[in-house]
Amino acid sequence: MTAPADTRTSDELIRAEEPVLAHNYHPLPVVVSRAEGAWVEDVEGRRYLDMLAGYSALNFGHRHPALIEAARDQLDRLTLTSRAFHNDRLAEFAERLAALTGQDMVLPMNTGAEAVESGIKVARKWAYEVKGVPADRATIVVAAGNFHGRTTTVVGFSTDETARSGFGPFTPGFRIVPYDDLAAVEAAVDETTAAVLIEPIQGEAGVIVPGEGYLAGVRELTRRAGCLFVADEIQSGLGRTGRTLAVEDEGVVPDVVLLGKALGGGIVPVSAVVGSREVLGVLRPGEHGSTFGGNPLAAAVGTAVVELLETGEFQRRAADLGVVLRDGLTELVGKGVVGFRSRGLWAGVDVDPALGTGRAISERLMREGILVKDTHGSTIRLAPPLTVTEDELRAALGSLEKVLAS
Ligand code: IF1
Repeated sequence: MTAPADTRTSDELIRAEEPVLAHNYHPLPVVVSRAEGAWVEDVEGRRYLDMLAGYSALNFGHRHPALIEAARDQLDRLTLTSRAFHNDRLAEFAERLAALTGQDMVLPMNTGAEAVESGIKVARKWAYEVKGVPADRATIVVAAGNFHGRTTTVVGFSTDETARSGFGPFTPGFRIVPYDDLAAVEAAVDETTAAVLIEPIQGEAGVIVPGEGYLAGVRELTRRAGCLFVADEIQSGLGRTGRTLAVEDEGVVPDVVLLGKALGGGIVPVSAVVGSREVLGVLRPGEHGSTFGGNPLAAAVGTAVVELLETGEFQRRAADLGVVLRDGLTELVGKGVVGFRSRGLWAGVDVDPALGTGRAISERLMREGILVKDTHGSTIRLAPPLTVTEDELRAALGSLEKVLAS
């Protein structure tokens, strides 16, 4: 017997949240109660096309049958053991994720921020034990405009005042350089540098795609300097850009790749640090951990996600439909769109500020049955599930054109 859904209306539910739920978000005034594929339905039965897809955590759409089946089967068997014991799902998850990403080893965690924090810890430990950096002197180079999560260490090296003010004091050892600037990275790297940590495409900054050669340049520069290239693919990875990993666009293999969001299929939080044996081999029993990291339910869903990606189908769809998205947005330049950046089924669209803020545009799109999220100012992010059909994508572009023209 499933618990009966709340019988209150959308407006009643929105009002009910106010006194009891922390106000760390300002959601659009829509209350979702069911979803399938690229569509969500609110309490009153209105349907919307989901062009945000959980910030790229729903790459396979809402409730993909293969993922729901994997979760349902595992729920009937075993959900959690802790890592104090083995479980029969983790070996296959680690084997297939390592193979999918071309890496040696997997450190399973839960949220993206945990993967980033774990990547920072492993890079520092590698610097001390392998590279020989003096104790507590390791530095990590990051990019301005970064978004790597909300933990205190991570927001400490954010350049977004909203994300960091009021949360100090912060963790030392981070050097911030302009994004997409190889000379700046070169100048910041020295004998204390453990790693360069960057997003191959900056998501929250507005889908900032770096110039051709930047990623290959960072790879070459870190190899020459004897420090690690850590790529945060938590948002850009797992099919979003038309590739399994965004770094593949330049044939680059980082030393460490951080994964999350879609790795959990939109069902359970699953993240991972994947990397070379030389790097992840620095961890010994008791030195790092997590209650839920690598749990059998997460591993079962994660394996089903990897299985979907092994076919290459979703990567091809994102690449092919990404052309429809890019051409559709090109049509809108000069008709309310002042500029955009896109890679695969992922775009940051700069709307003419005279037409309204990103939030205002998002609310107008909501009334057209399209759900998006603004990032900063008048930029909106488009990231539909990779299962979106060409007709659904064209309908969303049509609604954007209509909203911009009104
Ligand atoms: C929020 C942003 C996106 C990420 C990258 C690590 C993480 C994220 C590249 C941390 C998470 C989420 C967090 C969520 C909204 C969303 C977001 F707007 F915040 F910046 F996607 F761009 N690396 N991004 O994008 O993963 O711990 O959340 O699982 O905090 O509002 P997480």
